Amino acid sequence: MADATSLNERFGIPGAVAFGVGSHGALVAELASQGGVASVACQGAQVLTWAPSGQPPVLWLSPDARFAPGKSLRGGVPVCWPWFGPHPSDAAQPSHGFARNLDWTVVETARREGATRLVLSFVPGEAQRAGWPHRAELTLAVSVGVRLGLDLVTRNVGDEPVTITQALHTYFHVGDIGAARVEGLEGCGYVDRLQGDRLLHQEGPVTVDGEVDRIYLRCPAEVVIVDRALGRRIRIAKAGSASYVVWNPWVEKAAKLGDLGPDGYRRMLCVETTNAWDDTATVAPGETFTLRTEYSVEPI
Ligand code: TA6
Repeated sequence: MADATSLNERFGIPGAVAFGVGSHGALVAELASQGGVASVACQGAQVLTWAPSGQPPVLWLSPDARFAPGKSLRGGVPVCWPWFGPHPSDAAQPSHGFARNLDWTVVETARREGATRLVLSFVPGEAQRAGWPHRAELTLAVSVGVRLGLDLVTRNVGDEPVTITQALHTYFHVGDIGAARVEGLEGCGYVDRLQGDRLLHQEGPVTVDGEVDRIYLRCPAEVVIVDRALGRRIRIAKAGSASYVVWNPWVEKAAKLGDLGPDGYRRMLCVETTNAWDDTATVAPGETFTLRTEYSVEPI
């Protein structure tokens, strides 16, 4: 992977883009614009932080997050690709695919319409293709301003169709999980991962008072996290996806994971823009598929 000095020479933009090593030890791009600031780790193209001007952070990053090669940090927006969840047939493969654990390459930085843009690319190597025998390449375009925009683009460079599942596995920061709810999923069917993948239906807004791990299917493009503790709504829009995952580990699972920090589960809620379960994405040879999501914040 390139180092901060060479990246700053090639891609630095004064006042907008600077590369360095963050407090957690990861090589990151610090992005700034009139509307907000963000940081993105080069390993995994993982957005770690985003805060619109004048707002508390909108993404949650564990206080215990420590960089280690080959392991994504707990929080921000891990990129789950080319599969979501456990590998469909090989338990030896990493959960949520390999893209989030490996080095990506910076390919573009720019200032564009009041936002700051960073594009990274990832090409699976021999080791990855041994367990996933396809030829596809990935780019993530990050647009930072008063909104955060993410475009995850899969390009099939092989001569066979490729079917993937994937996620922008976003950890949102909430003031307290007990004062937060998700609106927009009312009436949607969901697969409950904690009840043997039973198909259930959402009644009313999604609230959390225990571990929640659900794949919502055929749901509207836009949902909102209402955070009464911070007095704000986080609006989540998307394209290229018909499913959302909502996850909070609660006490026992958080203790088992061991890297959320004390009571971290009370200040995070994952609402993930996904192609998951039967909402898969098939990319024809030479074609691309874009999973897009955009976040914005408004007062309650
Ligand atoms: O998206 C929810 C989920 O699949 C949960 O089941 C839990 O495993 C979570 O992702 C975190 O996974 P990770 O591999 O990042 O610890």
